[in-house]
This record gives sequence, structure tokens and C-alpha cells, in this order.
Amino acid sequence: MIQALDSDTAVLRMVPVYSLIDTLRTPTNLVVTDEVIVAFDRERTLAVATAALEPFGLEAIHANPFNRTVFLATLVDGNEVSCVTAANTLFAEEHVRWATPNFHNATVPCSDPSDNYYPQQFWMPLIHGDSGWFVTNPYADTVSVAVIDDGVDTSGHLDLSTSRIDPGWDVAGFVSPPSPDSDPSPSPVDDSHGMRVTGILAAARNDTGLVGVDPWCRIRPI
Ligand SMILES: [Ca+2]
Repeated sequence: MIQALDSDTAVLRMVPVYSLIDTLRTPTNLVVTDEVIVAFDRERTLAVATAALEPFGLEAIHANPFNRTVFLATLVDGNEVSCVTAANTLFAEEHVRWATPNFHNATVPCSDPSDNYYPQQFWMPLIHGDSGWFVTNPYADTVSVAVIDDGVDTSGHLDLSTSRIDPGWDVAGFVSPPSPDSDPSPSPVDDSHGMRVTGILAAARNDTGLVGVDPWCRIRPI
């Protein structure tokens, strides 16, 4: 099949898809692209990075603006080497800290949620929050986000079950004198700004109420 496709003049290129199997998660499909991410041992200019990558059939496109040792590079036209091979070769180079193919994650997006207040959450598509939702989230329940605000009700909520709340800390201790302790509940109890923030961040996809930007994450109230 592959040989037949390769000889078909209508086929410009074929790329492999790697399916990562996790016994606890749904497979994640990674599609090979023409791009490699490479980290040098020190900062380089774009021109120097391009010169260093040229022998490997790559051209530096731009540096990471927050870390100028890291560059996105693309295969030069006509290069028959796959970006997987190029990344593996680069990885063994003396002045390269690491190199990896820039895979495209082919995870299937979710349909719109049916939570009853979701139609009113006009901001979600504006910030592309919904584009991060997938049919399955391989990192569900593994990421804990600290909510640094005036407290979170840890007794459980329709959209935030107690099983998603990690131990927190009341830093300010809104009493006189301030008394920090391990109870991050709002004080006074009707001060719910932290709870509103938590809902925007993490409300569950559960056919009721709101939907958070990350409806699967854990919460650590501070
Ligand atoms: Ca909900």
C-alpha cells in the first residue's frame, strides 16, 4: 500500500501517524509535520541557528521569544529526511540540548457542551477556550491549578466536586489579627469572588451550570 501510494504522482507526500497508547487513557494520535524544535546549549541568533541547522536539511524559522536557545525549524524543500530522523540526528549533536519533531496532535475536538448556561458564556469562543476541549483529555485530573483569590468553598458544588479540590491554604487569614491556616474557605462566607473565578476556570462539563476553561483540572485554593 505504501509503495503504491509513493509511486502515485497524485500523492505529494505521506507522513506517519504515531498513536500513543496509555492503559488509562484514550490513544493520542501524533501526526508528523515538516517541523522540528531544537534547543541549543546557549543563545543563538536566527542566522547562526540557520547555519547550524543547514547540514541537517533544516532552516530555522524563529526563536522562542522567552528562551532564545530554542528554535522552530522546518525541513528545507527537497529534503527527503523525515523530521523524526532529523530530530534524532540533532539530538546526538554536541551543542544541542534536545531536539524533537513538532508533532500535530490529531485529537478530536468536543462538540459544544449542553450545560444550560453555556450559551451565555460569550467569552469562551472569543478566547478560544473551547478549542482546547477534546473528546477525551489525556491530562484529566492530573493538573492542579492554584486559585489565588479570597477563598474557595471546599464543601463541594454542582460544578466543582470535592474530589477535584486539593488541600489549600488561607494565606491572608481575614480576621484580626490575621491568622493564616489550612482552611481556604471564603471569609466572610458570602464573599464569593474566589468561587466565581474558580467557576470560570474549572466548572465541570456536566450538562448543568457553567463550563470552565479547563473543566477537568484540579483546584488548589490559596
Ligand atoms: Ca457545568
